Amino acid sequence: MTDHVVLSLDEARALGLDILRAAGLSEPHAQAIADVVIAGQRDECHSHGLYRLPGVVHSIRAGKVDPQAVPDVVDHAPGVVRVDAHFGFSPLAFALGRPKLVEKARRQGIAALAINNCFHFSALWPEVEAIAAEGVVALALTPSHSWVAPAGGTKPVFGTNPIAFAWPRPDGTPFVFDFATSVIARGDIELHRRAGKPLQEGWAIDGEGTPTTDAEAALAGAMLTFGGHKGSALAAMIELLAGPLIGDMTSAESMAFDDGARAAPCHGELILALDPAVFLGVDAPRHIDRAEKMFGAIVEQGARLPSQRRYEARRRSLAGGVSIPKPLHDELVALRPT
Ligand code: NDP
Ligand code: PYC
Repeated sequence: MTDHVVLSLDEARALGLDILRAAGLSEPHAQAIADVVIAGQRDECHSHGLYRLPGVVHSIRAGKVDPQAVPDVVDHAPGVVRVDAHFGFSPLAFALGRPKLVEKARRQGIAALAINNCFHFSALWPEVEAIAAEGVVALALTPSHSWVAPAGGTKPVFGTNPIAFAWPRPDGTPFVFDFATSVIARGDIELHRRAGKPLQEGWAIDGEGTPTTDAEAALAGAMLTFGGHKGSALAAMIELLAGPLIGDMTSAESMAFDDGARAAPCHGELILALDPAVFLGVDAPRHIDRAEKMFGAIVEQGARLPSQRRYEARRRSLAGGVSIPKPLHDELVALRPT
């Protein structure tokens, strides 16, 4: 088994910030990226934690990302706020657009945030969870690079296209789910490759369209959608809503734009916000209580809610720090300026 290195959350953040600043990112970008990467590691979402930092650095060194880009927030329509990320990374664009999104949702019940021209490498749950923390329901969608074959096909068309949802709860943490519409995130396939572990059957096919459990062959071939034609349709919906609808690239176009640089995908993101207080008015407590009964019906039979594992991991990491494989730690230390 690979040796691991344990870091406190402060140590992990300091390491991350040193790497991000040395890569040439402006301080606001470095802080916004550190926020999502440290949150990912803290919640033991290993595919979107500290492991993402070498990819961030590579994307800058490849000359694709503007590390100093200043996102523009534009009040586009009564229900729409747009952020042009100007080919910087997405976390800062989201952080700058979120207040206006929530303000609009509070005013009229529903609002959308369209982020354009951003390089996207992060998990979506930190975004929807932050909106839910303000008492607002959230749904976030984004494409990636075309790595995923449609159900019944063998050639990549879709990205791994995550969908994340958050529902604020009166007591405690919100109900949050966040998953790729591929069977598994590409980051997890990369982690299997790094660890020399076989994939599970049903995750991917090789370049000839034959099922494979070999991570290298899968990365060169195509990933598969979860739930067959159902995941495939959801992946197509995400391409449409977070691509052409907001005037941005599909996963295939993002891949062509990358032109072999192997940088983070570059495209848009769509985030919807719905304020229950506007939909429900004085009846809100009664209906929120009905939602609580549904959550109760899930957990009372021993099933778990999505994000329960993450919240438990969060508690552990806040108390005892995070543990990362030593080869990853060595790679990160090598990126830190001496
Ligand atoms: P997982 O399959 O690991 O988890 C998906 C969701 O299901 C999580 O909310 C998880 O909660 C929940 N879940 C898992 N098992 C159960 C269970 N037994 N009962 C109830 N709920 C469960 O996620 P993916 O591999 O699909 O995606 C991982 C991450 O990758 C996501 O955060 C996503 O945003 C990110 N990603 C980002 C992309 C991008 O373009 N930016 C592209 C693709 C993915 P819990 O966390 O508590 O286990
Ligand atoms: O893990 O599939 C993934 C992914 C793509 C972009 C960011 N994460």
